[in-house]
Amino acid sequence: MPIVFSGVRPTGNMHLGNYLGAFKNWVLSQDTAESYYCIVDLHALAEEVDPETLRERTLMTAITLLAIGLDPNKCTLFIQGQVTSHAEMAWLLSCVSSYGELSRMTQFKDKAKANESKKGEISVKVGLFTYPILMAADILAYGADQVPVGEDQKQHLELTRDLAIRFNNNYGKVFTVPEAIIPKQGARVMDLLEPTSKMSKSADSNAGIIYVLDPPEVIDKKIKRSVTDTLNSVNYDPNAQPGVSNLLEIFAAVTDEDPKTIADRYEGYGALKKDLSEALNENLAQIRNRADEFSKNLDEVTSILKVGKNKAFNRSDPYVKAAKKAMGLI
Ligand code: AQP
Repeated sequence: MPIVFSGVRPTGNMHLGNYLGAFKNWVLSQDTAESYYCIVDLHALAEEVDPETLRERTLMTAITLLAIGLDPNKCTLFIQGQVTSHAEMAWLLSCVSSYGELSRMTQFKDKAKANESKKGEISVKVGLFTYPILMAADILAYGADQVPVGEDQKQHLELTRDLAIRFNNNYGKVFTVPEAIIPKQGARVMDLLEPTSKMSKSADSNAGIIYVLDPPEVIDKKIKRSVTDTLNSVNYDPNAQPGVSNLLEIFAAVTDEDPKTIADRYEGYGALKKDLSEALNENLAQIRNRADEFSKNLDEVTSILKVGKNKAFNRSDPYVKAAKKAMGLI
């Protein structure tokens, strides 16, 4: 069975981009692979966050992932900060990474620019700069063959592959060179009000973001208000009609269809929006109910995470030991 690893930052409520871009594939992979899914709380520290909020978000992320369909009997779900391998491996890998290659990471440039304009004690943390190394450590410490992610993580995955190859060339083969698994539909879900920017937990306004746990009436309202254009003709053309194309992409990812086929069925935006709301609400209703159940059974959630922590450590520690030995540490 292939080894699958992926992670999510507990930086807010999970949205449709996270769900369609990554988590749907996570659920599928647990049947065909040995899967490790991680709530990457150490990554969340790279941005300004208050400790109590981080604790709440970490737990809420676990609840949402279980509600979406991760099954602890089929996969390992755990919290990154509870497994020492990640931070330890990150240091080893930072000693095979260059300042230049990290400086080229577009997500760092975007986030650094956004953070610089916010008020805070440290505007751009070193952790934000070295985040891709920690991400490489997360993946390589599990010998992952495949990493299901949204398109925004493609560049970080390339860096992970480069580091694995460089390490193996310099010190002998320790790491598997992983492959990104990016979905055909939903790989880059855009903000409903700003369809040229990706849907993001940390966007300034919530109005263009559909959260997985949003109630039906909120979803209806957000879809109704989503930005389209004045052409009033339903076509899948992301350049000329980014708003409508985003709605079609979301629709296609939810119903496993092709966006162009969906476009052919509609003449006006009203009917498209109405049917998209229905499809989304049908898809998300079960997730909301399951999240309610898990929220009432927090002991169950924490015991799942505890089992996950032990399994994750047992899988990753041999890689850390092998990497240390290869580098000459006694
Ligand atoms: N808009 C998106 N479309 C498709 N996939 C997406 N992902 C994130 N946004 C979209 C994928 O979701 C997984 C978990 O992401 P993450 O929360 O760890 O990091 P992120 O990419 O930084 O997500 P956000 O929502 O943009 O968070 P903030 O605002 O905190 O930076 C990843 O596989 C990601 O590709």
